[in-house]
Amino acid sequence: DQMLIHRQNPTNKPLVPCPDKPPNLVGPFKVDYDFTRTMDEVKKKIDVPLQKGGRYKPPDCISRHKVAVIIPFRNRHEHLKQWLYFVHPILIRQQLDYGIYVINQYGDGVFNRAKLMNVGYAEALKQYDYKCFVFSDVDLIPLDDRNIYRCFDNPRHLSVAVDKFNYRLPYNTIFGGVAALSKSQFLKINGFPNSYWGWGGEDDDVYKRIIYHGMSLSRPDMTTGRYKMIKHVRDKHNNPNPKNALKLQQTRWTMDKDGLNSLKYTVKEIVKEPLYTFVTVDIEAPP
Ligand code: UD2
Ligand code: MN
Repeated sequence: DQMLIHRQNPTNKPLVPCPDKPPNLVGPFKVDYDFTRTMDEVKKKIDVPLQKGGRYKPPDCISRHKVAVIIPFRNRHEHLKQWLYFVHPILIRQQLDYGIYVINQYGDGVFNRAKLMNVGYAEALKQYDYKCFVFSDVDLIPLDDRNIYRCFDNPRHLSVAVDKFNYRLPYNTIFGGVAALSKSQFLKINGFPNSYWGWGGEDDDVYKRIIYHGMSLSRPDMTTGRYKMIKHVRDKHNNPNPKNALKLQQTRWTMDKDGLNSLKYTVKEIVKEPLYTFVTVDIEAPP
């Protein structure tokens, strides 16, 4: 809020928009996980004050980008800690006006990544006038801070060069991992599908929604778009679902009725942690 900007602005000069290109970016860097790190150590690494719920805006200029970062989540606290440790400092250097929303699926039912993304969009907007939404897996750490977590003229696929895929696109139309859509781009495609339960297909459905609505993909180059994925096994209650492949044949006919306009969920709890907002949500998952 304005008060806070004022208090954090030591020179009291009137605030001007931040430069187009953030001046403090470092380019590529090394990422080493350390699973002995405690949350307190993570907090110490982030040496500028955040507002609770993991909110930040630059103190000395007006950010050009109001970004909500949405992370679909269940039972990946170790990964979340690494993500916060590495990504907060990057977002700060990128001079974004941002908030982190971890959308935690309630219960043991089948996981639904895309529906959690829709919930994140809706719940983040209840808190602030975000204009841009970055949807990110909890296990993907960018390796270059020139890969800006903001929106572009077309929906943007950010995780183009993941180590797990040998730093290449496994196929050209992939939209999984990390993606950024402006509010208007997201509304145009009616959000993500709610009906993809279990692993797979939901990201390809979103790709089709984008193309069918006359947009194309924006992407960083293969150097800037490098990522490290934290190694993991497939989670429980998130098995590949063969039904999803069939669904994917129907996107053109289902996309305008399956999405934001059919989204139903019940928020169980919202906790504003120091480094993120934790939203626990019942999405009516099948057992
Ligand atoms: C790929 C895609 C991912 C998604 C998925 C299929 C890339 C780089 N990644 O990732 O975006 O399309 O396939 O659904 O293309 N999660 C939890 N708890 C769970 C299960 C999932 O937190 O129990 C979240 C978490 O944020 C995780 C994400 O869902 O990173 C995707 O699940 P995954 O990491 O198991 O899928 P993966 O690595 O095959
Ligand atoms: Mn993963």
